[in-house]
Order: sequence, then structure tokens, then C-alpha cells
Amino acid sequence: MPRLIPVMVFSVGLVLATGARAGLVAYYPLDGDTDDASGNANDATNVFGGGFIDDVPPQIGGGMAFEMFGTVGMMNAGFQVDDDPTLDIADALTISAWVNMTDVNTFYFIAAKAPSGTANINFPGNYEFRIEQATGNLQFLHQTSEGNTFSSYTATAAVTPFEWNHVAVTAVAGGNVAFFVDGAQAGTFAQSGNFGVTNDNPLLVGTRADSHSSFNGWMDDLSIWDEALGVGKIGALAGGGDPLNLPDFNPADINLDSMVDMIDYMTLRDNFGTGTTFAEGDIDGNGIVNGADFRILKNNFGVGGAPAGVPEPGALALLWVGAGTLLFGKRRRRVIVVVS
Ligand SMILES: [Ca+2]
Ligand SMILES: [Ca+2]
Ligand SMILES: [Ca+2]
Ligand SMILES: [Ca+2]
Repeated sequence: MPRLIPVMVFSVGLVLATGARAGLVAYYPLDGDTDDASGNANDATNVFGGGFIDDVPPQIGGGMAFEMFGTVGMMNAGFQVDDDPTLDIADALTISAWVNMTDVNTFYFIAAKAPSGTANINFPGNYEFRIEQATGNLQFLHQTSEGNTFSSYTATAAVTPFEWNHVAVTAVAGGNVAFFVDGAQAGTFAQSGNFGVTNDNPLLVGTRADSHSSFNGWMDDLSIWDEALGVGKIGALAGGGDPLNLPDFNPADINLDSMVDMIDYMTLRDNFGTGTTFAEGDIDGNGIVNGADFRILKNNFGVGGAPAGVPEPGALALLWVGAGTLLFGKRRRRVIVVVS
């Protein structure tokens, strides 16, 4: 019997390794516990307060949600996850959750990994995703150094108390910070200052290191990713999709109709050099629609069903003709200005 033990340990290791989904660093289904279902074992190590109810987002339709009723200035609702290298996010991030608030009377914290370095305890560290006091708008903050410097971004849409709202933020270092409420884009901003000032402090859910407030409401299906999910995947999550089983979306399918074709190309072309969002053709999420996005689209053209009778080389030729027309158009405008 003792000879079997090493075999069993080895098997558990294998399960953990294959259970982890690429990009997903922590996932809390909150179906009766605060364990991490991502495969990274980022389970809560301390629950400050809260319980489980069966009132869940209708889009999910089953399981349970986490109920938190806290006090302003007290850390008495929410939970803590100990520091782990997978929770230190340097390049790109997504935080997605369902929230149902009872009020927006103060700042409420969805997830915060803070502070970093020598910054004060109320600084946002690696990341802080929260709900703004009074407005209910989503906010994202991160430190830009190990000291007291940070950047903050405020969404153009708010949560509605006593309603389940799906909320998400994506951030790309040197790219964009984008917010989503119920799957709809709610503001895209250029990422400003350094992102990725990591730390060894715990992840806090529902509260912050300085105990500014504890959550008042319900939360479900919190997931944290070390990649910026595209609009398609955010939409799937807002539709009740399981973070462990999200459908694949072609990154070049700008209008999300499961086909990369001339419609996507024309959208990109029309916003070339001026667009800033995914819907305008910023496929790689760096805040500008340019040749890099064009190459991604070109390499994916026809995926999901090319237009009938247009073989790939012909389609590619069309793409480059289109780009030439765009450049020519710009040059011609310049000449007209000189002549007049
Ligand atoms: Ca749940
Ligand atoms: Ca760390
Ligand atoms: Ca498309
Ligand atoms: Ca781009």
C-alpha cells in the first residue's frame, strides 16, 4: 500500500497541470465555496465575511452567488487569496465578474492586488478594479512605480443597484484599457504610465488593503486572466458563458459574425490610422488601427467561410489594392492642398 502513494501524488500533479486553462489565472464560481477552479489553486485563504445564496445571474441560471454585506471602514466582507506568481500580471489582464450592488454610496472593490513597493496602503498596486462612489461607474487603477504614483481610468457606464450586471476590464501594457458593462463596450483609453508593477501582497476580493470599504451586494463568477480577452469572449462571459469553456473567436472577426471577410476588411480600412477600438479594427488591442492589425486580418481572411468564388490569393490581392487606394487617397488630398 505505501508503494502506491508516490503514484497517487504524481496523478494529482498531472490533473492540476492539465486542468489549468491558458490565460485564466484564477476563477471563482462561488458555488458554495471560495475555491479557485482555474487549476492554479489560488483558493481563498481567508474569508472576511459573506455567505452563499441561490439568487444568481439569470444568464448563468444555476449554482450559487457570494453574498457580502460589509461596513464602510471595516474589512468584514470579502475574501483574501495569498500572493502567487500567477496573480502577478505584467503584460495584459482581464478581470470579469457579475455584481449586484445594494448601493453605490462608497467605492466598492471587485478585485485588488495592492499596494506595490513602498506605496501607501491605499494605492492600487498591480491592479484595482472597483466601482466609483456615487456614479457607480467602473474604474481601473494601477501603480506606475514602486512609489506613490498611479494611473486611473473611469468607464463611461455604471452598474445598476439591485440588478445583476456583468462587468469587465481589459488592460494591455502599452495598449488600451477597455471597460465592458453587460458585454457592451463602456470606454476605451490609452494605457498610461508603467503597467505591471507587481507585488507580494494578497489579492483581495470585495475589499481593499486599507479597509476603505467592504462589498455591499452579491458577486458571482469572478475570473482573472493574464491576457486581454476580445469583445467576443467578453460577450460570451456576459451571456453566462463558463470561463473554463469559452468558445474560440477569430481575433480578426471585427463584427463578430463568425466570418473574417470583406466586411471586416472594410471596417478596418475605413478606420485605418484613426480607429482606437476593436470594433473599429484594432485587432491587437494596442490602441491604433494600423498595418499590424491589417496583417492579422490578412492572415485570417476567409476563416469561417470565405466569400464564394473568391480564392484566397484573389482576396489577398483585393486587400492590398484597398490599402493602396487608401494611401493614394491620402497623398492626393495633400496635393490638392498645395495646389489651392
Ligand atoms: Ca456561481
Ligand atoms: Ca507576487
Ligand atoms: Ca466578420
Ligand atoms: Ca492595433
